Amino acid sequence: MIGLRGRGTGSACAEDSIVTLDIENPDFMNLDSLLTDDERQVHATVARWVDERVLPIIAECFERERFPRELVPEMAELGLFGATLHGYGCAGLNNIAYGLIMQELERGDSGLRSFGSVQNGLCMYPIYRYGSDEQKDRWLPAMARAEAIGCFGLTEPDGGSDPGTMKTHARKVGGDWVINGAKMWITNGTIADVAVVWAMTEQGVRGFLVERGTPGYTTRDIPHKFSLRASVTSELFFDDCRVPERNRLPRAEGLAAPLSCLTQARYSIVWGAIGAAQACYREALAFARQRVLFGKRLIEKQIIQQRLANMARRISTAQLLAWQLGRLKDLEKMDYTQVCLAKWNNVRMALDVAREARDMLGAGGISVECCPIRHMLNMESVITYEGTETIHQLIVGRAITDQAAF
Ligand code: TGC
Ligand code: FAD
Repeated sequence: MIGLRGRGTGSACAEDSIVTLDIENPDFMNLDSLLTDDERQVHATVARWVDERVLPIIAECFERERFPRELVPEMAELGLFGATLHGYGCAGLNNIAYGLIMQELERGDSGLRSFGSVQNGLCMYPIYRYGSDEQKDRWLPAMARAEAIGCFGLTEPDGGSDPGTMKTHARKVGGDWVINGAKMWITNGTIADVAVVWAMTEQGVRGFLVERGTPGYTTRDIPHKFSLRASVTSELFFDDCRVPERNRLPRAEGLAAPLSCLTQARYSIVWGAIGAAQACYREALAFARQRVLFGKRLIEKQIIQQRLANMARRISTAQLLAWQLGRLKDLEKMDYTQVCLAKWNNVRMALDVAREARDMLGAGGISVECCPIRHMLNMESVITYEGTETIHQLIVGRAITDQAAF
């Protein structure tokens, strides 16, 4: 934190006022001042947990392609699962607090935020919104305690951007559904106790809860990723997999149901991307403060200052976008195209900031011991999943022109 003496002449900026700029995180526009005490407390608690429990191990997890599953019970203990839901042992937080949780998780690593996004937005949310009372009672308390882990199967091997043409199908046979097909690139697939699976039926798209161990349902990890290495990514296979009618989500009808879940997960990415960018900015700033070249510290060089200033500018605008989105979501006035615009902006920002920070660290920046290259590689997934950058541009373009150009 630095104190700057106000230099403005208007009444809003008195001559002697001291404005405190948080340049370390950065929080240049003092988003913190807009938070309630409760939101600030949630933020601080999760930030501390990430500092103490995630940062010491995450580089090694990334290097060894290992998801730190041992942290999941601690995340449950902190109330991070079903965080915005009411009842069922969930925390009932507002969407700003939830966003700040996601920001801090992704400051640790996109793998942890991914786990949080999937458990919250892609599994607990559809059960809460579209499930029967029996399904909610069975799964939500267990998922809040992380005694049950979920995954979300929408993307297929033949292409994820156009899920309306999915090939996985479910056929009604007596009182059961028989599912055939495959899903690909599924976060948590092999470690999930229950998969929320979307399949085409004669009536259109429907959602099913498929439990681990159901005959005809198998999973396999996708190895050798250069991105999201501290996250489990899997394939799901359905070969005459039979589930009872009571496993169908009764209120999910049509493609709008899975797409509404994507809006929840995209919202969490809007915030998460900020955390990844903040981590990269901090490391670049710390390095520039101590590196001496041509007889001066890097922070004394104009070009380095311009690059740091540009990072701070882009992080600040992303924060304000996320905060306004959270407010709209709490007021139930958020449109999904606003989330698309923000996901596009904030992930692009984080990818560019991570790449810039990686470069400013010189050769050392290619080591896993420096966080920017890990975040940069992760952002290559984050800019692809939950709708590619192109898809979000086309969604916003459609809203502007009323012409679908997919
Ligand atoms: P379209 O006609 O646009 O929509 C069909 C119906 O759905 C409604 N809708 C949405 N509702 C809520 N949220 C959204 N984001 C929605 N998008 C559309 C829409 O209003 C309509 O409703 P209704 O009542 O009129 O029927 O459908 P389309 O087939 O033209 O699709 C267009 C497109 C391209 C936008 C859509 O297919 C799309 O979003 N594609 C991208 C797919 C995607 O993002 N997949 C992500 C898979 S999950 C994942 O990546 C998890 S990563 C997890 C992690 O680790 O963090
Ligand atoms: P494609 O849809 O084949 O797209 C290929 C290229 O074509 C992209 O550049 C795209 O932008 C471009 N493109 C597409 N349409 C157009 C167009 N109309 N005009 C111009 N260009 C276009 N999915 C899940 O369901 N659940 C998960 O848990 C999940 N987790 C994931 C985890 C990771 C680590 C990754 C990498 C992916 C995950 N996904 C998940 C899948 C993800 O949602 C898809 O990868 C994404 O939707 C894109 O689909 P695709 O990879 O098949 O690319």
